[in-house]
Amino acid sequence: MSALKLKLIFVGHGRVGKTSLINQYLDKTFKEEYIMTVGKEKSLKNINIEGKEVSLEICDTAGQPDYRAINKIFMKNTDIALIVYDITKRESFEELNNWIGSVKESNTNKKVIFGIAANKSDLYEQRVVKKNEGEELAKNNNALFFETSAKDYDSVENVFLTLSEEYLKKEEERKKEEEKKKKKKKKKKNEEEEKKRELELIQKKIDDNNHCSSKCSIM
Ligand code: G3D
Ligand code: MG
Repeated sequence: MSALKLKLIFVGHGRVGKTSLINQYLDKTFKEEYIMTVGKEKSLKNINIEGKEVSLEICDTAGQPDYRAINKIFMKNTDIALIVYDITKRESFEELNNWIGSVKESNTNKKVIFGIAANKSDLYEQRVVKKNEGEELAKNNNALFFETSAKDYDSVENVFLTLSEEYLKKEEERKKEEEKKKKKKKKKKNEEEEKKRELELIQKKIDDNNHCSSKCSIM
């Protein structure tokens, strides 16, 4: 069976840790020096979720304003969008609604799953955005909320696994719903056909009677 392909895009303000989170997940490494992402980069990773092969296409984007028009093009056909902010930079949190709006606007895929990552949780002493503010915003946007540190592999892996699982769960629910609708449609069609057959039988009886009575009256 071929693997299910999922496109996962990372968006958010510049320097919040998007590239670092991806590097940690792919290579289990954390680099201190800052290398600005230019435009977009993508990587592939195959994972197994409850026996299902999933091929993740992970897209990194640049948060700087100059690249926002390009980002919109890359946001198309996204299955999962992770919006990242830095818990030590309030402006990166205040931009979250804009980022969510951009993904919704640019994305033709209505099934997109949203996640919000409150990154740099290891810098808790410099925290300026409270955890419950992030949770509240996520709740209001039907998004899953995560606290992450790009230094901590487990917190990062959890994001990728949970979002992929959520996508599969929603996909399963959608399939069941479609199956239900199909069954309902089929049942309705069968009932209509049954009714039609019954009517045809009644009509045939009436016709036979008419035929007989006209014959009888001639005799
Ligand atoms: P971006 O891709 O969103 O622009 P980067 O962000 O991943 O390039 O990270 C920007 C800076 O934040 C880098 O440091 C990086 O090391 C740091 N960083 C990213 N994630 C974390 C984290 O979870 N904890 C801590 N402490 N730092 C993080 P510099 O020093 O180059 O600014
Ligand atoms: Mg980057």
